[in-house]
Amino acid sequence: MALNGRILVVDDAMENIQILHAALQEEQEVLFALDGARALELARTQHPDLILVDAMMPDMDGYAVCAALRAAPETRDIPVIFVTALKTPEDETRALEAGAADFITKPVNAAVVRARVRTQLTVKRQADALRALTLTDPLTGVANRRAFDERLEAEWRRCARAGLPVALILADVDHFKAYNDHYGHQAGDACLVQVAAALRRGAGRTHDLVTRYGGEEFAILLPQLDALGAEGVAHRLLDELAQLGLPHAASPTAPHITMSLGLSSLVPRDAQGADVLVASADALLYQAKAGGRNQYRM
Ligand code: GH3
Ligand code: MG
Ligand code: MG
Ligand code: MG
Repeated sequence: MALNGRILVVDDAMENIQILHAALQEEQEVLFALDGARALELARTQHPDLILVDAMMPDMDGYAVCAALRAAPETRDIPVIFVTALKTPEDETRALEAGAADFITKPVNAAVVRARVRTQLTVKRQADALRALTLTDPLTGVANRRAFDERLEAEWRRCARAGLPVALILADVDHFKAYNDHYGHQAGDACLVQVAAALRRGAGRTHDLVTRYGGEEFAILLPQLDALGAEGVAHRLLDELAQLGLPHAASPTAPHITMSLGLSSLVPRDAQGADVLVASADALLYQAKAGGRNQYRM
């Protein structure tokens, strides 16, 4: 069965690219690069599922391309197959040690290339699915704490370089223990699913990340947003929640589900770690609770 993916073919000889293109084009989308620098650029911007790379190229050879792909977090997980006229066990060993997933010798057989490509795409797909599982909260379907920690570190570093702010909203359901006691734990679970969906609707930019931080607490990461922008998002989150109108007869705050929010926006400085942002939002969340709940503090 055809397994469609996006394949980047890298070779300094156009005729080799044409041979691989002819072998793959029916099953795969094929991109190509004639040198290593262009290959790295396409790998970063086009997110191919698999890269076929020639070993011997001027300037940057296949081994160097492979090493550069492995060194960058955005391209680290893209499998690489060497396609080369080099044939010795030493050449093959060196390619595998550089991080290659497979090794095909030229002249290539089209059917063999297709079969090996399919194998790598299957493995990649399974790895992607497993990784997605490790980053997703099974109850609500939003990103989990692990995903939050990874993204926070990455955005913090990115914004430190660019001199831009990172905003964070910590949002905690008010009197949720009373909700469970009153409606039962299963209803509590269903409530969290709806709360998560409402938060997702409220934080709508593509690079905003809604995560389940733990229990009935959510962390909403808003890269490149200042305090005013984050305040706008906080309003939208509270609006979405109010529109849900989930009854909470046992809440001393209101007859429906409410949340308290702490929001902070900081431009990363010097050697400061991202934990200052979490600590700041957490302290403000505490103030929102102490101030009567169903509100945000910044
Ligand atoms: P506060 O307004 O101060 O936040 O009060 P609270 O009752 O929400 O806070 P508390 O920390 O005392 O209780 C949190 C409750 O959330 C207790 C816990 O059983 C419940 N909870 C945490 N995770 C889940 C979950 O996955 N499902 C359900 N149903 N309940 C959960
Ligand atoms: Mg070559
Ligand atoms: Mg709570
Ligand atoms: Mg809590």
